[in-house]
Amino acid sequence: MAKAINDVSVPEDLGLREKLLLEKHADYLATYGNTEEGSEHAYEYCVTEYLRMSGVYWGLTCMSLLGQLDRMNRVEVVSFIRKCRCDNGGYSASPGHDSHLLYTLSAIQICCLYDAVTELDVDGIVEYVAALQREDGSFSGDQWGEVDSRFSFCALACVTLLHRQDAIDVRSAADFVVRCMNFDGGFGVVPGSESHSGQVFCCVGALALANQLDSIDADTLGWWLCERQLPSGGLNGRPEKLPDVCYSWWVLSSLAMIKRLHWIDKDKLRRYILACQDDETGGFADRPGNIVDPFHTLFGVASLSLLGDTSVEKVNPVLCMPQSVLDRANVYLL
Ligand code: BD6
Ligand code: ZN
Repeated sequence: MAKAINDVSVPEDLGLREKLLLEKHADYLATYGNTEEGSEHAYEYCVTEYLRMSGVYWGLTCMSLLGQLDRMNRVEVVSFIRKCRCDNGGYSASPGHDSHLLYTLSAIQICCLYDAVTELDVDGIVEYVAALQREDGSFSGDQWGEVDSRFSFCALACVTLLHRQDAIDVRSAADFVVRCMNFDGGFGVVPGSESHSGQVFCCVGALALANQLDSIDADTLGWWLCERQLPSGGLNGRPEKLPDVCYSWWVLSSLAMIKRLHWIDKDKLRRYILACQDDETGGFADRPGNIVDPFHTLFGVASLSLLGDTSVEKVNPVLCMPQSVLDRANVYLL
């Protein structure tokens, strides 16, 4: 089929990329954190300091899905998390930075992966999260006050993983998220803003955590999500945009949560995702032939898991964590 203007082409013959290059990806992630001067990823590592805590979550979650978490340094990671704890109870991306809900969630997710929740001051975190909820049920991401439906997801995910949903107003949190819903079935950053797949993931995930999925018009949303698939098989974030491996995750996980995963052409999507592997360095890029990074590597692998690839661990579509980790932590969703 001819490719659309905003699409890429996936070669008929993928060569080595025909299969998941599991060992290569694990090697790529295992060496990513080696930051001695002059090492392979030193520069990239430097410029991503502002989101380090999430970066650690992406790398460790992916290693866990690949069955190789034991290759990472648990002691070093736990000590890093301790250094990112702020006086207000939240966590920052790197030592000395300001706390934010995004990094607080990543810190909790990492501790769950390592069965190290006892490292956390649960009461301090819960108080921090609760204080960020506003009158209308929405959440600010930090003390500066920016509101975004992403932060509603983060807040609900934090208190759910810590078994402390009682500490926030779950009902009004869900009501705010429902107000972010649009006529096309999708969700935006705040009420009235355009639908975007990343925001759909956050809002559907928030409603899943609040046990309010029945507020969603699943057929209308399912239709909008399936329209994200392009002739290449890849998925985009909104109409007229290029496909991107990470959008496989935002779209697929949302479809899984509303029980419409079978509406997508899975074989074609799987081929698109596999084409985004780098068969020399390991790792996944957003599009075939682009530079790989840990973010797209996690969401590529996690998407393959949702598509039923049994060579990787089963991933939970709401929290993007191994299902086995949530079972161990007694967190029951969907
Ligand atoms: C997230 C957000 C809230 C709750 C849970 C979440 N899980 C994942 C996210 C998205 C968030 C994140 O992972 N937080 O831990 N995204 C990012 O951190 C990325 C990082 C990044 C920067 C530059 C290049 C690649 C990755 N981020 C800040 C982004 O803006 C990325 C950028 C990007 C990736 N591919 C093309 N551009 N975009 C992105 O995450 O979009 C998806 C999205 C958008 C809004 C809400 C949720 C998800
Ligand atoms: Zn992307």
